[in-house]
Amino acid sequence: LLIEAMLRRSIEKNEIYLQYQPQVEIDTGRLIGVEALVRWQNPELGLVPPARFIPLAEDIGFISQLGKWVLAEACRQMVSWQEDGLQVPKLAVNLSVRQFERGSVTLMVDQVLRETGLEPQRLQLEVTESVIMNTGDTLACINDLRAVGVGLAIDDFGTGYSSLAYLKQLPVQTLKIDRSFIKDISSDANDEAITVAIIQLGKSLNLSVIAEGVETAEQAAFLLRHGCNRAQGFYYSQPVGADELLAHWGRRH
Ligand code: G
Ligand code: G
Ligand code: NA
Repeated sequence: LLIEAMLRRSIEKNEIYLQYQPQVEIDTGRLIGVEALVRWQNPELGLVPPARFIPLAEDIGFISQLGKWVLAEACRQMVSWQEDGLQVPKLAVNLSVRQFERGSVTLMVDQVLRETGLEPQRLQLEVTESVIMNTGDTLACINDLRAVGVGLAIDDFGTGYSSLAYLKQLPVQTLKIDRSFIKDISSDANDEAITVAIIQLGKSLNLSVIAEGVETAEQAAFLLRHGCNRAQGFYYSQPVGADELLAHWGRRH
């Protein structure tokens, strides 16, 4: 069977599931949110990385269906954690640029929120700079999404082509510093300068800034020292299943 055909049947065969990576306030260690990350476990192919199957899903026109499943599952999980006594302040979900091309992303998001009962303010959609810099429909879509009440974050910030003038006019609330800059923050002067510049930019534009790929206490301390108090990365937690997240964060907070 072709991998394309396997992917198309992956949802109905229960091969798709989510993991969640905590987002943490650096100075207190408090849980401020989770990012939902999709996984595909196939009996023949094993665990297929999203970097492989997301582009494939985009190419075969499966991304809208997959994206809707991911969003609905993650929103249901947020409500379920709440019932189990764990209040997760924010849910971040990735949106592919192709989900915008297919039109009614706003209707889809609105429908999922209504069906699951998650408050729009608790949802933050992550889009890459390529989505942001697409003109026309995409910008209209982003404005519609804001009207629904969900937040927007720019993912992998610093790796794309966002014009600063454009950024200022966009209804986004959060910049996520790409993990490639965080990786060598204590040894590479350029990465250090870029990270500090992004934090400053966030401050100037009144945007919240979160660092991705934080793996060491040293990196966390650097961020805090330079005014960024939000982080996500292996230093805090790998992406984990919903039950593990509850077990680990449910008691403490
Ligand atoms: O979890 P991992 O590092 O393997 O993710 C690799 C890439 O796949 C990341 O850049 C991530 O943004 C993307 N990704 C993970 N989950 C989703 C999803 O639900 N939708 C989309 N569009 N991309 C995702
Ligand atoms: O680009 P995006 O944020 O969607 O990527 C999320 C992916 O990054 C996840 O698949 C996760 O496994 C990976 N990731 C998360 N934290 C770290 C980290 O601290 N170091 C590295 N190398 N990868 C990470
Ligand atoms: Na992301």
